[in-house]
Amino acid sequence: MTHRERILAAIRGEMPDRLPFAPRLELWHIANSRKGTLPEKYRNSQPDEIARAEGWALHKINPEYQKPRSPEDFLHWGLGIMSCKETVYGYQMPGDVDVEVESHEGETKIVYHTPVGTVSSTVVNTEEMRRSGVSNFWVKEHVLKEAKDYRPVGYIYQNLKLFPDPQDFLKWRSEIGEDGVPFSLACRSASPVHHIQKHMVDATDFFYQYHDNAKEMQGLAESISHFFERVLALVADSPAEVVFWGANFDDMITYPSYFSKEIRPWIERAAGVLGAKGKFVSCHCDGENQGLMDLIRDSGVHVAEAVCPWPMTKVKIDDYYRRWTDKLTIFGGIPSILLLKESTSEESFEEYLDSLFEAIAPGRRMILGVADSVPPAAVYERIVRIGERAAKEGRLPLKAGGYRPVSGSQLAQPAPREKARLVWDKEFKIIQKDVFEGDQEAIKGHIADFLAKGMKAEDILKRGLLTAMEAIGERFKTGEVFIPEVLLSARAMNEATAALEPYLSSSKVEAKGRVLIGTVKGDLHDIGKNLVVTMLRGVGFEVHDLGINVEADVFTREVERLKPDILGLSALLTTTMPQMKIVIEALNKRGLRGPLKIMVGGAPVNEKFARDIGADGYAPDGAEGITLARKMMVS
Ligand code: B1M
Repeated sequence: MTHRERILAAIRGEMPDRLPFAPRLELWHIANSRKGTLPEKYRNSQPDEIARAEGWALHKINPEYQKPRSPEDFLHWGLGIMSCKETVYGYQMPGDVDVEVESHEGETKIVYHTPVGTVSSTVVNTEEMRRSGVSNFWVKEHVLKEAKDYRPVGYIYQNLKLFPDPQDFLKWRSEIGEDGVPFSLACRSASPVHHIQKHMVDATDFFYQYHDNAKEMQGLAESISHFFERVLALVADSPAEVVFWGANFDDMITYPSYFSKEIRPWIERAAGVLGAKGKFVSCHCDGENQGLMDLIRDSGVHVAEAVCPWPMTKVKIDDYYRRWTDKLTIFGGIPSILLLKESTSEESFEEYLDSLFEAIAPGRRMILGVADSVPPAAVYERIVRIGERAAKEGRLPLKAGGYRPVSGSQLAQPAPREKARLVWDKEFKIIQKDVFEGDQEAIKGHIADFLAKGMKAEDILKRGLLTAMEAIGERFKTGEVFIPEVLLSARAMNEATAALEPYLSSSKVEAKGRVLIGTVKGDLHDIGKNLVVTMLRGVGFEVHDLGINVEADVFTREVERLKPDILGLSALLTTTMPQMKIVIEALNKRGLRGPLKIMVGGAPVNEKFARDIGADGYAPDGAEGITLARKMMVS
């Protein structure tokens, strides 16, 4: 069988001759070709040439953002409108929308003047970002900043024209030939509201806007739904066989109730329409899927791609295989940290592969891939090794023999957590409830009532508000509440503290400590860091947030200026973790360490890494962040 036949057979649920293996090399290639560190024999080779030479299938799923046909392809990224060789449709902006474009050093600002208002967005794609292994764009200024921005964006979507344009897709498909299956891009988002979330609003602000501007957002989603229907119709009538329908599902960001309400119905619809035409729908499920397992399986999706199991996330590969493959095909299964020598020893790497071949027996509905991508610092020989084992041991059906379990010591699993218990304070229950419900209006009224009754401001703060906020933090930790609840509660909490402020002045309750925080250089992930910021503020810390992609120099300069008690560093990429050490060394060198405590966090970071780089502590989540910050203040 050819790679193409094998992959399509796996997607159809048939039994191919052997396991297909298609590693996503683009990120690894971009970073290493720029640094001159590609393997010697491939110094001047493109990713496809390398894959072909090694006998791997081509990974043709995510659009090649760094290889557009022209800059126009991704010009309207901030609106989520794009056309490239991976799409089978083109678009035309409404004639009465005037578009102003200004580009400077990798930063493009676009202003849209529509008959119903003006909106703007700024998108960044610099050489430095590419060198550090970023393959898509970063939205610096989002198009939806306030309620008035919804109408102009809605206008553009209502009047946008889409038309069939499959020529470049067909050319691309013929270039790939029998070496892989090109997935055609329908949309990077799976539904209209998800489209707003992924492209148009800051990732954290989305949760506020989803709550505060619900009417405007639903109105815009309605306009975008016409676009989705049109895309669906065009893809359905196109030569595409497998269709990319939405990315970055994660049980925190696309939390279960939101996924059910806003995302799943559209996957069902796409799978129904495209399935009836003999096509397949694929979703990029690269995040934490623990809370979404049944929802994704039952959504009708045909391929869950970029599946990234434990130890990078909480779901093990055998669980995925057992729970999903009666309905869908898994593409992925090899977490990217297994390719890094700092994170995984040679022995653990081999053990993982042993357990993988066991876990996915008999091997139907499985396409091996590195999730989400092969990282820049991957040990090349390990990619080769996966390819060799897939070719030798991946004959299907797999026999499930010779199983050697993964050693628990090296890949330890977190213990399951107990539910958080809440202790209501009888007297202050009403404002505790306001904090839980994130009701920033009601809480101000209730605080005024308490003060009018002569209750002490300190009691309202300590017994009422702070205990409730801490309980929210605990519930977040145990998975009983999700990001939006925490953000809305913290906002209500901040409103309440502001209302109490004048009454606290006589015996002022001091801030619990000053924290300076930021996401390190090269890293654009901020949702988790923002959550930590919000939770620390919620329990009384004074927090200065430096944002994302923060250089070591900026950290040292701000430490010097603000003299914080604690410096918080966040990193979500294995490639940016070493930046934490660089910051710590810079602080040491400039004699700024003194009493300063350093807290580190982010999905790939752990206790041992924190110790190794000289940090004072590691927090796995926001609630632990509060506990650690408190400990740091007394030690
Ligand atoms: Co990216 N991404 N991403 N991504 N992304 C990950 C992190 C990844 C694990 C996906 C995967 O492989 N399965 C992978 C990293 C692999 C690795 O290096 N180990 C990855 C990749 C590869 C990439 C790109 C390189 C993709 C590309 O360009 N092709 C690119 C890199 C851009 C860059 O940063 N240079 C990229 C881009 C993006 C988006 C822009 C699309 C988006 C980010 C949006 C944003 O943040 N504004 C995104 C997303 C959403 C994810 C996943 C799916 C979800 C991350 C998240 O927000 N989780 C993620 C998958 C995953 O993590 N499993 C993935 C929810 C959040 C609440 O959790 O951030 O872990 P988390 O924060 C927690 C704790 O970690 C802790 O508390 C928080 C709350 O509990 N914590 C701290 C965090 N910081 C702390 C600091 C502290 C203490 C605790 O003290 C100071």
